[in-house]
Amino acid sequence: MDDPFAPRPEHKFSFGLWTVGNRGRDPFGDPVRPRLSPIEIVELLEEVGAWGVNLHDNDLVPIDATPAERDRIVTEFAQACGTHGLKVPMVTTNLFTDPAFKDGAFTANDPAVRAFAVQKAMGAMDIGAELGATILVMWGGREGTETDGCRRPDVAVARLREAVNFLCEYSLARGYGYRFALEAKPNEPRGDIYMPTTGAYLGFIPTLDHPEMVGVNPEVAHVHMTGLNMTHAVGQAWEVGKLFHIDLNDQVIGRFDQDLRFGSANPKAAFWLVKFLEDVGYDGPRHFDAHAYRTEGIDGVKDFARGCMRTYLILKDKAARWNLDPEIQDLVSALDHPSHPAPPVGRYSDKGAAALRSYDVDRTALGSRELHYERLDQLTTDILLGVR
Ligand code: GLT
Ligand code: MN
Ligand code: MN
Repeated sequence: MDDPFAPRPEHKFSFGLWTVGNRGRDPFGDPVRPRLSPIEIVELLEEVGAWGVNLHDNDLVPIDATPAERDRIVTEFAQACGTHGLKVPMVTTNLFTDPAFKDGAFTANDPAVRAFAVQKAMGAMDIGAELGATILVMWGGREGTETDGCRRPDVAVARLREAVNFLCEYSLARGYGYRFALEAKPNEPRGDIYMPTTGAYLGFIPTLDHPEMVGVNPEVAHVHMTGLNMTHAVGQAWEVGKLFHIDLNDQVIGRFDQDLRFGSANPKAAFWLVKFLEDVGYDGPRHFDAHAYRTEGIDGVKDFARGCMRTYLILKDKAARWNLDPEIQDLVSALDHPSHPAPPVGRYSDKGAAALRSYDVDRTALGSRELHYERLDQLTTDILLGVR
């Protein structure tokens, strides 16, 4: 029998070269896994059933490659993706590994660092365009501070705007057709990062020259690090048409940056997220920005990658079950019914305002209405734990 939780191309599951290629290095320990070449990673991703592969410029092309080496590497990689049936939906720029970026890239004080950062981002966009990518993720891991004596935060924001505006124009000038997806994180590797939340980026985007080209790339772990709700962040982005990409993984609050297998730490939060994405019909890539435990070898990396996709599909199945469950639907449909007749709020009109002013509110009735969320949540738990 066919595995109902087997990944298929229409699920649009993607992994970064840096995710399955992660060698298990951490601040206290050396790598535990061999280096896989980008083409070996493509082979591994085909084997586990992924649809797409994403990359930073330097995951593929070493930072010191000559132009001729760069061309050869990109051409060979494009061929390998074709042979193994993998798309390259997204590219991004590594603006955090090289010591040149130790005090920021686009927001650095040194104009030479800012110029290097924009040059490098243009190079990443060139690579992506050759590989067919149309999404450019921008994660400003170094765009932050340990001491705020270094620069004013408003100056940093203005510099970030200048860079994003420049790169949007570059995409237009070259006809690349990129959509930019800005990825927030509260801290790590910097003590504090300037754009800590998806909401911060949603406030920044309307100040750009081409806001229509720019959206967000929320990441589960980055939201959970601060104890916030990923589904709420994603919901706000979706509601304004800005969910251009998503990074799926997991993270326990209060821990170091864990990048765990999707759904492995908080399956209930993952359930609400998957349910939201499926309910609204998000049709972008489902990118897993995570890596295998440090205990694992290559077999474990495959287990990790398969696990991310399998958990997503199990939760998708649970979400469909939740949507069809008669008892749940009875509880949910009761929620939108007014407890007694009331005028609609709607768009402002003098008539509507008058109706609301004269509305005779029964506060006691409103406050004593029972909502049955205990029952609703337990039914959800029953579904998640497999007894319903
Ligand atoms: C890095 C980071 C991720 C970002 C990647 C894109 S790099 O792994 O932790 O969250 O999405 O630059
Ligand atoms: Mn990420
Ligand atoms: Mn991350």
